[in-house]
Amino acid sequence: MPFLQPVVLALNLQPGNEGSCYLLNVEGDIMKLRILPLPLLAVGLVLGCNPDPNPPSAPGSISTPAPVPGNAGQHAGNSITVRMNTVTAEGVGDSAGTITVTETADGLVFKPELQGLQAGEHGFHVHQNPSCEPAIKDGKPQAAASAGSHFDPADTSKHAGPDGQGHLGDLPMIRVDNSGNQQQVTAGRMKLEDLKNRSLVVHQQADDYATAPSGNSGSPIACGVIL
Ligand SMILES: [Cu+2]
Ligand SMILES: [Zn+2]
Repeated sequence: MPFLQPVVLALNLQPGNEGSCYLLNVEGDIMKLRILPLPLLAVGLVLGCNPDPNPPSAPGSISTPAPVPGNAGQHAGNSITVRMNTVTAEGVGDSAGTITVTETADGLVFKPELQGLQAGEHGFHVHQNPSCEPAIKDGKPQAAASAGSHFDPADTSKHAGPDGQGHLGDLPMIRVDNSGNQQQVTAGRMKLEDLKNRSLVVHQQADDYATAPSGNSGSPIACGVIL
């Protein structure tokens, strides 16, 4: 777990003390990215960022909690908790809950504990960029479009669902029952380190695991950044 160790260390040292960074993307938009807990700056993972001890609300930042006592049976340090926020074309909104990701022998297990989702199935993907901000796409601002396309390290350019040979970031859909409860899903092809510097995106509708680019799953409704 090469990237996880410093994150855990950082959180233990100074939870919530985070810096900001302004990056210029290819279209010239300034994106403010929630970057890293301050101590991570010292490990040299980020350059050129100004620590900001009093940042505004915390859209989509990651938290890496100490192992929960009740989970002591699981391997400590193989799990991260991603804070999710609602997203619209106007920007990043309120907290939408968390998704805890655990690396197991079967792949990554995603345990969503999200609020405000309609019952039914929701497309769920790892997107390329660590940002949940809106961006102009097809001439108008769209929710979480700064997250970019689905994580596709093998350059397949194919949306094929979790068991296909397309985007590695094509995760199983999140299913929400009538009480709002959600099942955990397993991505057999992924490791925790694949998530570094990416975002998790939950979409409005079901994913058909076939149609480019996002399986007809509609707009992003929740998003979280993993650093
Ligand atoms: Cu997506
Ligand atoms: Zn895809």
